[in-house]
Amino acid sequence: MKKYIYQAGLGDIYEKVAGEQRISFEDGLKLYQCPDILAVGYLANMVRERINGNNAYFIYNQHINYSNICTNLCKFCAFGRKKEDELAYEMSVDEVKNKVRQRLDEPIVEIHMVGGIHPDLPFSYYIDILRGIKEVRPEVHIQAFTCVEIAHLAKLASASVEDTLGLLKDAGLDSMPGGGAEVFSSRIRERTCAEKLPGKDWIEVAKTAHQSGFRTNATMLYGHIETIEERLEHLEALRSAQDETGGFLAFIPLAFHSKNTELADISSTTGFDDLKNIAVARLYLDNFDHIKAYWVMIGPKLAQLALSFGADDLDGTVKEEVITHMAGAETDQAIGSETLIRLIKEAGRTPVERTTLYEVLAVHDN
Ligand code: V47
Repeated sequence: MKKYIYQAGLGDIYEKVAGEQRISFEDGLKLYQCPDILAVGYLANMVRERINGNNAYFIYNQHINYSNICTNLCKFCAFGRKKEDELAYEMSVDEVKNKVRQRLDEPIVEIHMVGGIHPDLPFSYYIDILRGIKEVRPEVHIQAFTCVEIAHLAKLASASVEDTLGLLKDAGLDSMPGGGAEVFSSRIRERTCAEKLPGKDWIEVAKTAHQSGFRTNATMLYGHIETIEERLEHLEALRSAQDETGGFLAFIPLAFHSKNTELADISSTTGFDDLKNIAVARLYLDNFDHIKAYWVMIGPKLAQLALSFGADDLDGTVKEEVITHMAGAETDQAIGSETLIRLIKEAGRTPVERTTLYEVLAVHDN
């Protein structure tokens, strides 16, 4: 295999990966430009197996999107709506509690909850939905509010990000998901999401969360108008923030879905690009323990293959995804844990059911 990697022109990167050395920005460009996906994937798999062995993780989780009303109205998003839009909605505290109640008979260990940047919900609403969820399901882990939402909530609370996070923690917040990162480049933000929290501020909120004891995730929305240099700048910013805090749990590349968005003329990502992003992320983010192949966005079949191209996690049961489906995702809105287990087993990996913080709940290796 070493000879094959050299023939693909990746010999110098092979030596770095085998020697557990960090790869450079130029190496990242070379990997993105390399047409040999098997060679890139082999390198990513070396790192994947060094960090996670043969384990492939998944979680029994439930998504709740409390409201799609949003003042940012990003061009790549089909979920966010103006308040007066006929598809706009906002859940009352009781409706959020009911969503949780409806699934009390399922072994859900994580509630993943995000929404838009709402123009007039008060800070107390966010406290009440966290408290409400914990009332109905006290033991559940709440992973909620992106860095973008946290910055908005700090304004609502007229408090620092640190103090706001303290209030949210007291109300039941346990960790934060990785959304809202998009691509940090100001060129991309100006063209696609000018109203959104700037990339450097997203990183600052994440670092503050880590310093306040929260673990958080990170994402990158790829496959629209970004260049590979901009993707690598994004990965570089995450890698250096992780060097400082060590607070990121997982990185999730998000494949752009264009239907019903202002960028509807952009074609879907290809399987090649999806695998490439997972593999390059695995190689570049040497200080991240986990890379997720999010089956909702790239489909369960490709997510399964990604387990040999750098990914070690399929995310979870999801129950039920809305954001990507409004943008035309053709996957189901939820998946059974038995299907996740089958996908992982057939990929030759060991299915490990986990908590949000990657504590092992069950190893399905029989
Ligand atoms: O923040 C918006 C992105 C994110 C589109 O942290 C789109 O474990 C594709 O962040 N096409 C929400 N993506 C999803 C997300 C997430 C999902 C699963 C796990 C975790 C985690 C995080 O989806 C948004 C935005 O970045 N997004 N519109 C679209 N049209």
